[in-house]
Amino acid sequence: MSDAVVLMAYGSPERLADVPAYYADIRGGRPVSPEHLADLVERYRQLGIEESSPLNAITEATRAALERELGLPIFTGMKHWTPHIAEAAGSALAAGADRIVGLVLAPHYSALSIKGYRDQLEPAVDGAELRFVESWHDEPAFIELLASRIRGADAHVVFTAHSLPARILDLGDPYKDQLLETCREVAKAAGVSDWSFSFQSESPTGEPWLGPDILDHLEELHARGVEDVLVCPVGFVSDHLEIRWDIDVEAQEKARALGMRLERIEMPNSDPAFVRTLAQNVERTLR
Ligand code: FEC
Repeated sequence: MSDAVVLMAYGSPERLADVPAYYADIRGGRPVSPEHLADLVERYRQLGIEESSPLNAITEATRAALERELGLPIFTGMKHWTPHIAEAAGSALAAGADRIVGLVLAPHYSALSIKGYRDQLEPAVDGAELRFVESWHDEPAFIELLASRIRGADAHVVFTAHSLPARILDLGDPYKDQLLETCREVAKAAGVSDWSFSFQSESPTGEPWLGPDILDHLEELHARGVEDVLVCPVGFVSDHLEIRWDIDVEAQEKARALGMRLERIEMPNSDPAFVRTLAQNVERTLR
């Protein structure tokens, strides 16, 4: 068989002028209010995407490193930006692949997240065999990588992940259980007992989302007398808007206002140890 990997990520606009089209893609046809759009453009402006778009650059660095590690062709496909997932599949087929591994740079399965990647990839593989990795939230090397980032911390560790509409719980979605499993495993491997979990990055869609949100959670921790917090975002693997804005700006401001100290772990990004984790995952999937 001739193998290739389609490595998938959320995608990020490269220029401020891209933001309306990007937001429209995320909304999937549902309207975007002018205030929410203006707010998003402002966040991307402050993130400085016109100089460098962190998510896209990190995804390319990860792709190139994984290709070197595996000696297989790897193609990047973005869920909400270019190159789209279907284009990546097309490139894999054009390169002669008849077996494709689909791997998302997000560890936890939800019908409202990973399934969307699969729904874009599946129809585009056109007769080639697809081996899609649904989740890798308990991958031992990933657990150890995160454990090494929090081991020995004196601060209270707050694990975080992207929130999702609360209706996923009624659908029996495994997202929250998988997140808590990752947290427990990482804390155990690091020998950390002082930890908690909260969601982050809720979107203004007009329906209830899973909580607690980190901003409310910081207030609860403050009320319990916690002064130092180390944020470990287990639901993400790279620096991007949800890390550099929601944690580094918003949560940081909240902590400062409460008189708390907040730090966060360095994200896996294209760290060689993380790339080896991804490589092991692909090798196992092909076995
Ligand atoms: O740096 C960047 O440019 C992109 C950062 C980014 C990542 C990311 C990851 C996840 N999202 C997930 C779920 C949702 C749901 C909605 C939603 C909305 C947004 C908006 C932006 C955005 N997300 Fe995102 N997400 C990132 C960025 N996300 C921007 C729209 C404006 C806003 O809310 O601020 C709501 C959709 C709707 O309107 O119906 C749901 C999940 C993840 C983690 C898994 C993954 O990476 O795929 C889950 C990175």
